[in-house]
Amino acid sequence: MTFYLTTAIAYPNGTPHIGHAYEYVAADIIARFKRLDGEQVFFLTGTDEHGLKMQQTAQREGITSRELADRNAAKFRHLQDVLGSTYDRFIRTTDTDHYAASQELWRRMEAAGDIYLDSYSGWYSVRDEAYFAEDETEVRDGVRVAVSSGAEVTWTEEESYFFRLSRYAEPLLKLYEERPEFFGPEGRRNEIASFVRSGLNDLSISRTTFDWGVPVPGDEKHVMYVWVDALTNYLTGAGFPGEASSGDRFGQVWPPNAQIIGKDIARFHAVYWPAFLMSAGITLPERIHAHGFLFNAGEKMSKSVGNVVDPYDLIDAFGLDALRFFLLREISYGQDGSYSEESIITRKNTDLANEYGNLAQRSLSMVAKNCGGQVPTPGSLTAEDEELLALARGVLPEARRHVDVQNLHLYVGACWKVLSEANRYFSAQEPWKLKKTDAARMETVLWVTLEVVRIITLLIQPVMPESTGKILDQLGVPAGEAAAAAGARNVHAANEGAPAITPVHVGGAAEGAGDPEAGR
Ligand code: ME8
Repeated sequence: MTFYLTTAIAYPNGTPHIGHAYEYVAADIIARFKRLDGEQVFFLTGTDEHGLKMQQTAQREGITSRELADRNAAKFRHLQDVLGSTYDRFIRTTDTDHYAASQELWRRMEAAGDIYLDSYSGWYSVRDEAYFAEDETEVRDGVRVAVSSGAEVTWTEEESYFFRLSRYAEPLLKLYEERPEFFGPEGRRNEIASFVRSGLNDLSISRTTFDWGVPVPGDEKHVMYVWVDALTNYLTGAGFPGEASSGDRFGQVWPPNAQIIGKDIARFHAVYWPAFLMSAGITLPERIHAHGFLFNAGEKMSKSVGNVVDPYDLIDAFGLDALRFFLLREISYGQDGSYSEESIITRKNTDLANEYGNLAQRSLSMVAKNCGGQVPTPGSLTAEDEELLALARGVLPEARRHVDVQNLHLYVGACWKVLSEANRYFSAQEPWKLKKTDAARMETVLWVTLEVVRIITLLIQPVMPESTGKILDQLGVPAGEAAAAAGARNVHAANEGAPAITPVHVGGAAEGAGDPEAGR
């Protein structure tokens, strides 16, 4: 079975920002964690290229919608590459197979009796690409806007196909109740459930006033509402419409095991998406997780405020691994979060340089100087040794539990709890003193410390692929070694015949800060 993971597909009407980077990094960490844990992963991401917003932006720039999509999709893809994202397919909703999949989903919903022709009149927000009921809008400074986003809405009247969403209120409520893990975190699921409980109107799913979209099968003066085609990308990526029964690719990949989205698009994913799938008779995803929004020093990023942060600037300033680590360590994955240069620097200095880098450096350089550059052989273990090792070996099952419900901050937090214990242990054991009094015990203490460094380094490879690779090199452990190795094997066995150990630096540890002889 494949572990199928998706991100939202971004609108390429502008350039990517740090909010996009946040989503990509988190999804990539899940993909890497699962691969490390021995699973076959298919990781899908891409761009959402149709709709009025794209068409209007292109018109303003004097280029075609296709040119705009080509230019900006490349930027989103480039950002993912620079972030080290290990996606398997970058889907574009202008890809040929995506047209076929969207039309097939439409036909199935139609065959189920869930699509009918009528006329739509109401408020539409181009920025949100969403319809709003009168009471979801208000007038601000003489302009009618959507209350939830503040985006301008315009009165729209046209012939439209409708999806019988009203039929699905009960089945959806039953879904949230019977399978609460379907949508997380819990607070957002409760908001969605109360929205559904208040009643669902049928949904307008086609447009006739512009043509930048997937044609409706059998009635080509309509294009599909952009969210119908956008949500279908998850099916296209899995090979829909293959025949699930015949063991083809769709049968192996579907359904998604984790779908990562931001909180602003929860309603589309927790209401429309499962309703479309139920209508078409397709198995529902196992889990959808809505993360929070990232703010710049507490302020919402906006072009008019001029505080939209370019992720490339942050990578240049702090390094990729430190940025990936910061985003997941600092913010509860599900809540909104804030970042500032100061908070990134603080995390880098405390968690990376002090807790991790110095521990690795002090133990490795002691081994280099005092044990002939080979990982030493442990003698009999004390209660403290056993306790610390047990703590480190317990992280893998704990991390698995957290990653399965996207509590990524708790997974990283569990690793750092062990590192801070290991630092306490190292200082208390004072191996630099044992050197003169009890060399055998010193070797055991160094072995225990390196074993903990090895286990934690293996487990945080998904978060910081580059720096962990360097430390594993020092330890003579092959980078990418499976997470299972973080449970049982010992570093001595892994290090048989390995090259000499030399000290390493992580997260910009200050020169000399890790002098093993100095103690703490
Ligand atoms: O919503 N912090 O595209 P998009 C965190 N095309 N996440 C953020 C964010 C921020 N400041 N700003 C945006 C769309 N995001 C649709 C999706 S899926 C079938 C179609 C997240 O480019 C946002 O929540 O506006 C979404 O998950 C993703 O970035 C793309 O946003």
